[in-house]
Amino acid sequence: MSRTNHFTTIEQMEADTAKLRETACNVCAETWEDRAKAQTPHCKFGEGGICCRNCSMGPCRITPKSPRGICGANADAIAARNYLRSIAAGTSSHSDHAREILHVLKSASRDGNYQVRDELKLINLAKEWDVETEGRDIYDIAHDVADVGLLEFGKPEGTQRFLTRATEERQKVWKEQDIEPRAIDREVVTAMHMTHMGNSADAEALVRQGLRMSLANGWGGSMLGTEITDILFGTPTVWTTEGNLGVLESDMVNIIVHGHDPAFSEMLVTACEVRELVDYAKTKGAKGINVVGLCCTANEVAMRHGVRMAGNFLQQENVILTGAVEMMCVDIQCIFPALAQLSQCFHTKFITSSPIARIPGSTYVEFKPETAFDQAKQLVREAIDNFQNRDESKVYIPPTKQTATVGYPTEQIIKHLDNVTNSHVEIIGTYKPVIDTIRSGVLRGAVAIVGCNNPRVRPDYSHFEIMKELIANDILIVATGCAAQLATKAGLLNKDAKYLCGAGLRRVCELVDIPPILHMGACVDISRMMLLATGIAKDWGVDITQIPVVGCAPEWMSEKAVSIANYVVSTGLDVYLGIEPQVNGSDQMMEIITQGTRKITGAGYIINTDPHQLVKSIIEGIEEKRAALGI
Ligand code: SF4
Ligand code: MSK
Repeated sequence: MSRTNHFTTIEQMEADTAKLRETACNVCAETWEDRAKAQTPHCKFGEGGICCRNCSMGPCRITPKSPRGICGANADAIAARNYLRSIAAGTSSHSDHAREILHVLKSASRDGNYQVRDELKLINLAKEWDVETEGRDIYDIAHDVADVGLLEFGKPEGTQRFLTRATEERQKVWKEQDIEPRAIDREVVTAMHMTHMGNSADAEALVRQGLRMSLANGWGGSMLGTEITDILFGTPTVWTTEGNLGVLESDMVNIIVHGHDPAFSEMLVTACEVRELVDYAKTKGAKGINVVGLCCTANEVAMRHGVRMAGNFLQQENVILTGAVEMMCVDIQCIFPALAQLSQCFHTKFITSSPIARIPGSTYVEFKPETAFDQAKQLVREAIDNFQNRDESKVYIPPTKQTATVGYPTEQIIKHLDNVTNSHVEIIGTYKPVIDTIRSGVLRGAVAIVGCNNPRVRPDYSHFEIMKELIANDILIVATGCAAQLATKAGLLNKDAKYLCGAGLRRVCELVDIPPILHMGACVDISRMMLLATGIAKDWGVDITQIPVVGCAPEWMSEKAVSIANYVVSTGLDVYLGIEPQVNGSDQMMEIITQGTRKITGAGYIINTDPHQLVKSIIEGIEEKRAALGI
C-alpha cells in the first residue's frame, strides 16, 4: 500500500455526507444541499453586484435598457458601493470580536473566571504601547492594555498602532496612498457614509476606502483579537490531535463548540474536564465527556488544548445529523440558523450565547465574563442529562478521522527554525533559514491558504487539489480557518503528508519536523500570516511585494473574507481567488480589483474558478517573483 493511501479523499468525505443525508431524509430534515438547489439559479443582478437598495426610491437594477438607477448611479458605482459594504461587514465582524475579547481582558483577575496566561506577551505589548510595566501588578498592566486597545476603535486622532509593525516600505506606501487606517469604528462609519444615497459614485474612491478599512481589520481589529486572545488563553503551541466526524464518540456525551470567540469555548472545554462532571456523566451511562470543535472555534481550542475537530463550515449540519450530539454551543459568526430547526429533529440542545448571534429556536444563555465558568458547568451538566434522550435508531457516526499536528503561530515557526539552526547564532530568532531554502530553490515559495467552503464549488475539492499540487511543487503552505480544517480532515496536517511533497519540501519537513501545511489558527489569525510575511521581507531585506509568498482563498464565502482579501492585497501580497467577488456587473470594478489596486498597493486579485488553473497561476506567480529577484 502506498503511503498516500493514508489520506482521506474528497470522495470518501462525500460518501460520509451522503450517508448522513439519508438520516436527514429519514427525519424529514433539509440540509444546505437542498436549499442551495432551491436557490439555483442565483439572481444575476446580485451576482454581478448591480442591484442597489440603498434608498427607498429603489431597488434599482442595472440592465442594458436601464443603465442607471433613479439617482443616476451606474453599474460601477453600485457594484463598488456594495463591495465596500461587504468589507465594512467583514471588518466589523472581526473587530467586534476583538472588542469583546478586550472587554474580557478588562475583566480578568487573579481569582476571577479569566486570567492572563501569557504574561510575556502582555508585557511586550504593554511596552510596545508605552504602558508602564515596572513594579506593577500584572492585572493592572492588563487592564491598562485593554483600555489602550479599546481606544483603537474610537480614538479621535491618529492611525492604528500596529501599523508600525509593518515594513518601512509598507508604512510609506500606506501613507503616500492615504490608506493608513484611523480608528476602526471610524473607517466603518466612513464606508457606510460614503455608500449612503447621494454620496460617492466613484468606484476607485470607494475601493480605496475598502483598502483603508480592511487595514483597520488586518492591522487593527484582527491583530488585536489574536494578540489579546493569546494573552488571555496562551499563545498556541504544537499539538497532535484528530479531525473529522469520527472524533464524535458513540459512548460519550458529545458537546460541540462552534463559532469564533474562544471566551465561551475555553470555559466549556475547562468545564468538561471537571472531575465531578466527568463522574456525573458516568452515572448517566456515558464513558465520559467528549468536547469537540467546529469551524474556527475548533481551530482556537485545538491549538491551545489539542481538542479534536469535527469539521469545517459545510460540515456543521452533518455533525447534528450523526444523532450523537447532546449539545451544540455556539458563539458568533458562520453559524447556520438552520441548526436550530435541525437540532429539533434529534435530542440535540442548541445553545446560543451571544447577543450578536440570536437564532430563533435556540436556547439563549447569554454568556458573561463574571459568571462564565458557572454557566459553562451548568451547560455541561444539562448536556450530560440529555445523554439518556439519545435515540440510538437515529445514530450514525462516520468513522472517518485523521491525525493532525496543529498550532504554528509565528512564535512556533521561529522556534522550530531555531531548533535546526542552533549552531548559527546570527540566524537564531529570524526567518533566515527559511529564506535561505527559498533562495536556494529547495523551497520555491509559500502560500497562505485561507477561507471557507462555498456551495458554488464542490466542497473542499478546490482546497484539496490546490494543496496537493502546491506541496508537490515544493511550496510550503500556511493555513487558517476552514481551509486548515480541510487539511485536517484530509490528513494533510499529518507529518506523513511529506510523502506527497516534492523532494525539497520533504527534506525541509524532515529536518524541521513539521507537516508541509502549517496550521496557524482561525480566520481572525490571518493577522499572524501578515506578521509572518512581514518578518520574511524584513529578514530578507526586500519589499513585501517581492517575496515569493501569496495568499489564496479557493472557496471563500463570507464578508470577512472580502475584508481579509483586501488587507492582504493592501499588505502587498497577491490574492488568488477561486470564487469571483460579486462585482462582475461592472467592468471597471473587475479591472480595479485585478489590476487597479496594483498601482496603489503593488498587489491584486487573480481569479479563476477552476482549481487546477488557479494553482497553475499561483505557481507561475511565484516563479515570476523568483525570477524578478534573480533566484
Ligand atoms: Fe436606486 Fe440610487 Fe436609490 Fe440606489 S441610491 S436605490 S441606485 S435611487
Ligand atoms: S469559520 S469565515 S467559514 S473560514 Fe472562520 Fe470558516 Fe470562513 Fe467562517
